[in-house]
Amino acid sequence: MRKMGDLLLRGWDYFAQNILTQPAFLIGFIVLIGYVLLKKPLYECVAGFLKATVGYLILTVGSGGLVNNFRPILVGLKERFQLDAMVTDPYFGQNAVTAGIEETFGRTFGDTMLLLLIAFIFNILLVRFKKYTKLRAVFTTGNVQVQQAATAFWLLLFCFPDLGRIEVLLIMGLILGCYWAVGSNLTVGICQDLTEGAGFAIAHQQMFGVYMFARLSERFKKNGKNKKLEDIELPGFLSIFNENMVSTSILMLVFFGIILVVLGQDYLIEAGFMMENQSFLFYILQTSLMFAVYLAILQLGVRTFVSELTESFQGISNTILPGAVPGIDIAATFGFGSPNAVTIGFLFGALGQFLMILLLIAIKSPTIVIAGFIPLFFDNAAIAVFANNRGGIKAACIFPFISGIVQIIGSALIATWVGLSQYGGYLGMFDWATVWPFFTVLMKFLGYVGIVAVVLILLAIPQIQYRHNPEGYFLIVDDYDSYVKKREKGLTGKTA
Ligand code: ASC
Repeated sequence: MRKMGDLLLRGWDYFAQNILTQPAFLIGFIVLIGYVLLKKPLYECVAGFLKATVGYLILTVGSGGLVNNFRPILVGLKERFQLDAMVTDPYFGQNAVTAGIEETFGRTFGDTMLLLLIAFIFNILLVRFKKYTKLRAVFTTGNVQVQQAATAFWLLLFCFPDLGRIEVLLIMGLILGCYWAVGSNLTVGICQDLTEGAGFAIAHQQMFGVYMFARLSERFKKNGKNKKLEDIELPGFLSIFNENMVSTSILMLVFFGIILVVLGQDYLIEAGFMMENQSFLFYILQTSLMFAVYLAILQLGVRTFVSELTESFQGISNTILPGAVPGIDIAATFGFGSPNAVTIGFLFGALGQFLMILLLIAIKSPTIVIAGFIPLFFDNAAIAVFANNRGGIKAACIFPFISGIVQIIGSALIATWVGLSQYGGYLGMFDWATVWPFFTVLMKFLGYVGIVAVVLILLAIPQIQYRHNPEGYFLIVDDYDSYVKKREKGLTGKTA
């Protein structure tokens, strides 16, 4: 009996380590299972698995390339000016938790994989019982779940320092599981609209933010003028901006050019970014142009795996999980809508973040923030993609800017309050600068009632969504084309 238990546990651990936290393989296997359920020949199932996994790995090369190239440049500002600052970045946030958890709470958290298992099963059950829960999305981005689990562990201990191991696991499983299912579900409708029915939702760290800004963007439509980025045709020499790769290159050359000049050649050589005999000019040129390179790679990855996922998931949504969609990495949305929105969102987000950071410095805030690349880019680029899609250019500029401000002030406040800032990092993504601080306040001041309140608030959200559009809510997943026809005839609500 015991042996059996051990074996199961080992099997679970193997699954969690190698598949659940490795979205490329998880998505690959989901595609494989989908095709098997569709009764495709074995060779097509294997081909689908390979294409989906390779596609996702390509996306990872693109997003990882962006992160690895540009994060050190931004963090360099901290070193160059010897700022005692906290970096907003999911990996820095995770490291900060690891560094401080023992000293602050006398704890370590070794149960991440178990937590992910509980949450995954919980998520699948919530979707399986969608008749009651109204939840349609399964969160598959395990790599960000690990980061979130670390930060949530800290926030929970901050509110309830005496919780035992099992209680922590159960409460976190419940709250995080609900956040993942509800957040991802929230984005189903806007993703279907953006991708014209590709059949996926977002499973990342800014789901509430993206949804909120996407809905707010619709207000920009009412003024009659709702020009999208892809509608602009710039005249004369400006027409070079019509080409996405050119516009990205020029804008990034200006943006990173300024930062690199501020860092200075001496620092860049000393810190090992540049070689001593290298031309500064060409170093700037190459570094900045790599942005467009990695973006192109990322988009190729999206194109490679999304079509496989769309087709194969029907095998799953017709049988074991009726009406479900997979929630996937935010970067997948960068393959849709206007490619220029990604660049615009990043730049306006940076403007908001930098302004807020200057303000923190000016008011001599006890916590100074260094803008991490991941929240800056992935949150704000996505917000712009959706804002442009639903509200046009103005929305695509204004909302990432506001988001940038909120990311910094929200992160500074929560990280200072809970004591994470002194360990050098905070997760920093939009939901973790807004929604999670709100949950933390509820739990800190209401105690266990706060936990119940958080769960009830989360579970109420899909119910409200459903009630706003009962005709279209499930149809938008089951049959997007019929949904669009019905919506055009005014037979459904506006958003599902
Ligand atoms: C994150 C994180 C990453 C990126 C990636 C975007 O939050 O930890 O590595 O965003 O998921 O594609």
